[in-house]
Amino acid sequence: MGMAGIVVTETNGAGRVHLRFSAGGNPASLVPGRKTGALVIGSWSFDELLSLSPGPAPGLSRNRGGLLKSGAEVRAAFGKGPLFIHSGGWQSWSAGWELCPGETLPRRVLFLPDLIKLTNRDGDRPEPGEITGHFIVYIRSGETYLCLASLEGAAGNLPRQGEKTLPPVSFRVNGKKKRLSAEVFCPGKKWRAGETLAELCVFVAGSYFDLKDTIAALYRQEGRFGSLDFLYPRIRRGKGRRQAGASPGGYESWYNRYTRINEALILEDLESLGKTENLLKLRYLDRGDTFVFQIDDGWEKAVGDWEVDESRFPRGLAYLAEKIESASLIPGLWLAPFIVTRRARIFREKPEWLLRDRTGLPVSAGFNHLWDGTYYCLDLSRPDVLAYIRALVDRALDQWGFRYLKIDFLYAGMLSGAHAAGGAVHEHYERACETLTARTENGSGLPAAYLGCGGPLGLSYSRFPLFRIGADTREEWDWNLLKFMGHTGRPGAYLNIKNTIGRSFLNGVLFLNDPDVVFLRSANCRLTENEKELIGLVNFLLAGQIMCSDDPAALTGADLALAGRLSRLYDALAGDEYGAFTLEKDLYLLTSRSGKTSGLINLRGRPYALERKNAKKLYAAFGKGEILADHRLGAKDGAFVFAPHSITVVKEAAGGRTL
Ligand code: 9PG
Repeated sequence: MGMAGIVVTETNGAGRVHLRFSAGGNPASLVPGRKTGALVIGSWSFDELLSLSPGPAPGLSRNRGGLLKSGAEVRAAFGKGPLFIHSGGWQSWSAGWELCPGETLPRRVLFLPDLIKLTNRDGDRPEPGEITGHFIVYIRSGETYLCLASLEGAAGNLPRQGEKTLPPVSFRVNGKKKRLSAEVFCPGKKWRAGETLAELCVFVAGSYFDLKDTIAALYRQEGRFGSLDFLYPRIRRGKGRRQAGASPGGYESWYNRYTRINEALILEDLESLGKTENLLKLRYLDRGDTFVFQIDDGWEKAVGDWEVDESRFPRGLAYLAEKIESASLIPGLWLAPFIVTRRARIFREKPEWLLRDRTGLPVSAGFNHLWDGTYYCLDLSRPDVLAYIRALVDRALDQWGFRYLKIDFLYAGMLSGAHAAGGAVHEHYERACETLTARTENGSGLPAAYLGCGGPLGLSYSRFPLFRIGADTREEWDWNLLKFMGHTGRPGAYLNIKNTIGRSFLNGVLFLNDPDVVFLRSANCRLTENEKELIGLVNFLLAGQIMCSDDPAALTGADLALAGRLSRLYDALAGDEYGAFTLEKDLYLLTSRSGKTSGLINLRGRPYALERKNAKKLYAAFGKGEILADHRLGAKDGAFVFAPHSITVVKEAAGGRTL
């Protein structure tokens, strides 16, 4: 199991095994693969991993599917049913859902090969039939989860040998061969003897909530979410405590205006928020609460040139932030500090700031048709680049007065290249993120928060408690051309929802999950009523923030009726915690911690007849519960048929009223 030159130390406790991998006596032999940038540290069969666990986790006794008592029974059960693999996903926009048996992920994107950089780790080259997973991966059979979690980044909780951060761990999983290997991604790293390469935890969980609770215990960090307190709705008459079941929320300009923003449009949206019965008014303003009002991409001269474009914002950004504050909202701004386009002054004036490859060419960070095409990343090993990043944040917080910064395209900081100062890329990334998020207040002494976006999960959770956990949504179900090209980070409601469901087990644990926006509008939007209700419910139930981009003044009567319905549903569903798992491809069963709520999510483009034996609990709930959202089309041979792109939610309670 161990690899040459690597020492593995094993510790057991609380139903978990911790494996610490450290450099042996001859660390010079530990060089990452030239093509992959990664160093293999171990390889196991699923059976070996199951028997590594010192017996089933205590939580297994809570498995409602029957008691699984011994490791042998767990192993036997694992062999039987279909295995679902959660690959974690490298970054916010990567595939973060349970893969069904036989399902793999594309290794390349057709026509625009650079798009792969928006989803896959540098050097991620799985063999056919292999899936590359990252950070936290699990293999699920029924309600039993075999999980591997890497205590990477800056906040592991095992004794460390003086390291400040550990490199990210990737797993190559072969579902057919039932084998898995682990590797650390460490380009540029020179190991010292005894230095920790990685810390892995292996455990078995007996239910969705058992998985979630074990991960919470594993990554426990005092006050992780404290810096986000000011974003929460409060109980007015109470002592400023959080309102139970309420999530932070707000407006962001992207998913309606995109880059076509200007001062007049931003002010128009700001001023009309209180004038129609939209979701933000119903959920926050009417209750005397505040929310975020965030200006997205489009305000800057060029990506990488973080000066305001005065042709569109003649009175500047401080003026707008002040307007937002005086409306009692929290002013937010989008920035992508690690990247530059050719149009940015830095590109011409500071060519030495760009990360270059061995041949001296700037490293491409990706391709964006809304900017200049190809864009590049900065060399984060340079002190002058770090000083520039610090100055950027200072200006946004002090000079302009913002206090919610959406820090985007973080993954570019993890691309390998010939860093000027040498050293390991993950160490530069960690330092840059520390620099970015060091300030806790803006220039007026008001609390500040950061939303991480497009970033590697494992290296970011300790610096960005608020994080985007999925690919961009869009006012359309899917983007067929990008689908054909094999882009798994393509914008669209479909993949966005899959990520929100798939990464829900991290919500409130590692991150306050930002699922992206809810849509109400019917103008300039190709989503159906069912689809909008589905997004609105999934975001509330399975993530941590309610954002909107609609122009409040352009909402129709039907759109506002949807806002009212969603708001009533949120009230009816507040106070429990929700989870979901895959039944079959694009079909999910919804569960709740109290066990009182269940439901079905159908992301398929056709109706689905749910067999009774696959969802006994849900069928029982239909008999006695309150059907809060009902997207059933009818029944066929005793099975309910669920509409395409739909959500149905039943809550065990008296009343039987349908909202
Ligand atoms: C602003 C947007 C929004 C959005 C972010 C991020 O070209 N691309 O492949 C591409 C990928 C992601 C992306 C934009 C472009 O979205 O997630 O919320 O802030 O940037 O440009």
